[in-house]
Amino acid sequence: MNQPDKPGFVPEVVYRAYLGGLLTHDLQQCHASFQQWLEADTGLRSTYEDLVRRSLYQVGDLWERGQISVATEHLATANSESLLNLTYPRLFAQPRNGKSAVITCVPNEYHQIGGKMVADVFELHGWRGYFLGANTPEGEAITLIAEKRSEVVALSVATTFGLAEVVSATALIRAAFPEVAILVGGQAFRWGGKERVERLLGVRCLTSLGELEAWIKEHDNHV
Ligand code: B12
Repeated sequence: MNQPDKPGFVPEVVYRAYLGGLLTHDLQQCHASFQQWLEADTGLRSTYEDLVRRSLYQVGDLWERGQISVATEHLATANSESLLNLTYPRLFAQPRNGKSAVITCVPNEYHQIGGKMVADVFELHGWRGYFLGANTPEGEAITLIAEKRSEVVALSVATTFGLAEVVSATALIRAAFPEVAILVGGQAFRWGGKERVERLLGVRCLTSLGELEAWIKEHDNHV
């Protein structure tokens, strides 16, 4: 994370307050901490990964150990997802560059926050990021790529059982669009699988927003 200059901004303290808000169903507290993080100007990537992703991974660990209820986990997710939209004034501050990406979760993949973050990173860099959300049939993504003439399609997968869907979705997309760049990513790759998908024609596996930003910059410089 970039070291923020804001006097009084201590990332660990703000993170703890945000996580506390998630676990006690206190959206007002979460909102205040999220705003504090935004105002510290650490950048979108830091807000999304050091605050939101980190806290949701923690929520997931607590849920897995049976230390919080499913209701708390669902509330934490819904609250986090709605707060992401506070970044919109910054995302849309610059003009669009005429390029677009279609971002989607594979069939049966219900984890959609990572994909939403990916779409927002494209928007931050001046692209249109068309985000189709959870559990989207590949045919719908293919129709949209054709309609928008998108240069890129990004697939998000969080569950290990979703990796097989990634393989079949990329095959269908590649058959329909020989030239489109295909990116895949998501926490499913925390447990392996990167080599398996990168063996597919023209597929890049990126697992963080930092890697995505580097890819976008490289792509923008070459076109
Ligand atoms: C919220 C949540 C849910 C919600 C999701 C709702 C929603 N609106 O998204 C619901 C309740 C639906 C759910 C369901 C399930 N879940 Co769940 N869930 C979570 C939880 C707590 C948070 C997910 C999240 O948003 N994380 C934060 C985001 C920001 O992180 P991220 O997805 O990794 O994305 C980042 C990167 O990976 C990257 N990225 C993501 N996609 C892409 C794509 C590209 C191209 C790029 C470049 C980058 C990129 O960008 C993001 C920023 O860094 C996680 C815990 C965890 N560790 O995340 C478990 C977790 C993912 N779930 C898990 C499980 C097991 C399930 C269920 C099977 C539970 C069940 N028995 O029903 C079901 C599966 C449903 C399905 N078919 O998909 C496991 C997965 C384990 C595994 N090995 O597969 C986890 C890890 C919990 C755990 N600790 O065990 N879940």
